[in-house]
Amino acid sequence: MAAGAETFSLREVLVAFTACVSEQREVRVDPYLAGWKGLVRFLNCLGTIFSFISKDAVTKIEIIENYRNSDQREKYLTVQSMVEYELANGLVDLQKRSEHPDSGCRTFLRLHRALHWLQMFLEGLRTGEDNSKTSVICSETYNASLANYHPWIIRKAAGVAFCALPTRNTFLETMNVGTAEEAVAMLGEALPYICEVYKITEELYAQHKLLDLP
Ligand code: 1Q0
Repeated sequence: MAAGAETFSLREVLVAFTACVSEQREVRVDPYLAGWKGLVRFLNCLGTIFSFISKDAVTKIEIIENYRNSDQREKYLTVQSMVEYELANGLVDLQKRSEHPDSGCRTFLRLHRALHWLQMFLEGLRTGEDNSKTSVICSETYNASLANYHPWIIRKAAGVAFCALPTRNTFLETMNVGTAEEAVAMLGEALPYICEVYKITEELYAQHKLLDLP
């Protein structure tokens, strides 16, 4: 495990995702990005072989952060307000990436798809046997989700990187919430929140026919 692992705590990621859903069942953008930033920090601790993944995640996080720091920041407070604003103003490329290659909607969709993988991966970790291989859990859940959106070359590179993952128990201990059992318990608490964020976003994107944005 590379140096710096101690700076990550699953608790922070958990807190961020629990803060995402508002009373009106809207998904708040800032804690969503904070959750991803925590995950990227964790990924960076796992070694440079994962940097092509974390770089892409960081690029996407920054695109949305830039909208949150722009004059239109209020429009990007929640995923609902972002979708409404970008669609009403013709700011989303619906057929082909052209005039608005980095719309908030298409960028967020990439993170949203990755959240689906995360949800399945964490569930696999939580319910896995003590001696199960993280690399197997990771590749199975990746193949069942995100891989469907990636070209061959990325799937191949991801498959190679997954082989570098530590065993399940080392992985759980890296989460810095105590023993492997305690980490499993915390995953059990965190997952319903992550699932809820995923579900609300999925419904919103389906309703506006945005699930295939180029
Ligand atoms: C623990 C191992 C981590 C494995 C991560 C699995 C995801 C593999 C994704 C491979 C992405 C490759 C880079 C480029 C992809 C882009 O082509 C693609 C599409 O974007 P675009 O602009 O070309 O249309 N981008 C994506 O699909 C976004 C991918 C973001 C992946 C973010 C993954 C961050 C991972 C965090 C570590 C999670 C650790 C979980 C345990 C922590 C406990 C809470």
